[in-house]
Amino acid sequence: VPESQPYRTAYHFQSPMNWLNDPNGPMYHEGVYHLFYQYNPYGAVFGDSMIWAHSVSYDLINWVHLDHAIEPSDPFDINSCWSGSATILPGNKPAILYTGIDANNYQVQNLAFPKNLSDPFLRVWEKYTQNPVITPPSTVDALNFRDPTTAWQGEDGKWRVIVGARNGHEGMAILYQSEDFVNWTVHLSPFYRSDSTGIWECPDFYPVSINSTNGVDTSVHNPSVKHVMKASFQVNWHDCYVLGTYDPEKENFIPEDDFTGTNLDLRFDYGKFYASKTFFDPAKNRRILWAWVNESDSSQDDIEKGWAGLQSIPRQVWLDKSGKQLIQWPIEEIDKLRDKQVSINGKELISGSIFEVSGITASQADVEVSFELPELESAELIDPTRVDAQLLCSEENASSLGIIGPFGLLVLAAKDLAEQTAIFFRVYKAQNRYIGLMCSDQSRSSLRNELDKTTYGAFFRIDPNLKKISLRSLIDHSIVESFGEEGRIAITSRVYPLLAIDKEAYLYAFNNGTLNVGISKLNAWSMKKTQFDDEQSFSYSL
Ligand code: DQQ
Repeated sequence: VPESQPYRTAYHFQSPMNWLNDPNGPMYHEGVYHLFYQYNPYGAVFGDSMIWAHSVSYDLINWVHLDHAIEPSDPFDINSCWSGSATILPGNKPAILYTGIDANNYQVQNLAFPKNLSDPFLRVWEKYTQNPVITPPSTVDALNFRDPTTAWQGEDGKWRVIVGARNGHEGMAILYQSEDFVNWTVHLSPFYRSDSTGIWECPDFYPVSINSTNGVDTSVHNPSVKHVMKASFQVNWHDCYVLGTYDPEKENFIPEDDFTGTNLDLRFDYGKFYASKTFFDPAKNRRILWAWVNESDSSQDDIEKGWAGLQSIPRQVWLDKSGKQLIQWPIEEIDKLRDKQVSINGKELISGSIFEVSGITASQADVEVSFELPELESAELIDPTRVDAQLLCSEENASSLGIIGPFGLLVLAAKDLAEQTAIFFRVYKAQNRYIGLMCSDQSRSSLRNELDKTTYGAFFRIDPNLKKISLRSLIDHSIVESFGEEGRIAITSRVYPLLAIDKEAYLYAFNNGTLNVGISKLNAWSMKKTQFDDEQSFSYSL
C-alpha cells in the first residue's frame, strides 16, 4: 500500500486493503451491529474467489475488523461466496442465506449459522451440512439466480424469502417458502417481475410505516404499512425501487408503478450507490440502508492504491408523508463526529458571486445549508422535451448562466477553483408548477484524466409557498454524499482531486443565476476520523 493515500476516507467504512463491494447480511444482534461485505482477499479488483468479510460495531461508526466469516470451502460454494442476507430467527438466533458459486458455476443458495451464540461478535460461522438449500429452478438462468433477501415470517408461521433472477431480458424475484428455514419450496409464479431490466441483483423487500419515520421489522404486515421492493439493475447500475402492496394470500406484490429499467424509476441515489440492503434496527426502531459505492478511477489506479470500494454512510429510511417516495437521512450517530463548526446566517448570495466557507477542514466535512429562493415567477421555462435530469445537469452545468440558479456548493475545490465538484440547484417553471433540478457535477473535479467524471442529477417538485431548498453534503476526501430537500434526493459521487486534497481542499458557495439567492442558514463542521480496529485477519493477509 503506497504511503500517500489522499483518497482514503476518514469516516466511511472501508476495508484496510483490497477490493470490497456489496454490503452483506447487515444486522443488529444483542447490542452489536454486524456488517459483512463482499471482499476479495487477493487483490484490489473483483476476484473469482469472493468471500464474506466481517466487521462489528457498537455505534455504526467505529468498527472492529474480524476474521472472515464465510469463505469458499465446499462444492456448493467452491467458486465464491456471493451476496446474501441475515435473518434473526426466534430465540434471537441469526441465520445467513448467501449465494454460492458451485463447482459447476451455478448459483445456489446456502445457509450458515453462528457456531457459538455466546460469542458477542459471532466470529465463527458454520455452513449447514445439507447445503445448498435452494437450487436454480428451470424457469431461470442458472448463472443468474442470486442474492437471497432477509426472510420474513407470515401469520401462518411459514418463512418466505426472495431470490433475484433473470430469464433473457426479464428480471424477477422468485419466492420460496419454508416451515423450518432449512427446507425451501419454490412458489412457481414470480413474486414480481419486469420485462426489460435484466437480472435483479440484491433484491430487498420490506415494510415501511405509512404514518411514522420509525422502521418496522421485516415480518410486520398490517394496514399501517406499505411494502418496498428494491432491485439493483445492471442495465444502468442503479438501485431502483417501487412501492406497493404485499398480498400474503396470493403470495404476490402489487406495485403502484412498475419498474421500467429507465431513468423514470425511483432511485435511492442518483449517483453511485449499488447493491444496497436494509435491516431493521430494534435498538432504535429504525430501518437502515447500506450500499456499496464503487470507484470512479481505473482498475490500474486501484491496484496502485491497493484498495477499491467504500460503503455509504448508513442511512435511515422511511416513507415520505406523500406516500410516494422514500426519505433517506444519514444515521444520527454521524453527528457525533462533528467537530469544529462554522455558521453563516442570513447571507445574500449575490448573482454571479462566490465566497469561501472557511474555518473547517473542507476535505473532511459535514455541511448543511438552507437556501432561500427569490420570486419564482421569473424562473426559466423548462423545455418539456428535456426529461433526463442527468443530461440536463451536464448540459446546463454549474458554470452555465441561469435565472434562479445554478447555485450551491463547490466542494473539494482547489484554492484557484482549477478543481471543484459542484453540488447545485436550478429552478424551472413548467405549466402550473415549479421544478427543481439537483445536480452533482464532477466534470471539473480533478485535473487528472481517465476518471469517470459523469454528472448526476434528479428533478424534484418545488413547493411555491415555501420558496426554499435545503442541502446536506458529507464530504470525505474522495466521496461526496449529498442529500437535497431533507433527504428527498440523494446523490453520491467519487472524485480524485490532484490539488484539492487534505489541507489544500476548500469549500465555496456560489450563484451563477441572474437573481440573488439567500443563505438563511449554513452550518459546516470538520469531521473527526472514525476508529477502525483490526482484530486479526487483515493485518496478516499481505
Ligand atoms: N455482487 C455479488 C453478487 C451480486 C453483485 C458478487 C451485485 O451476489 O449480484 O460480489 O453487486
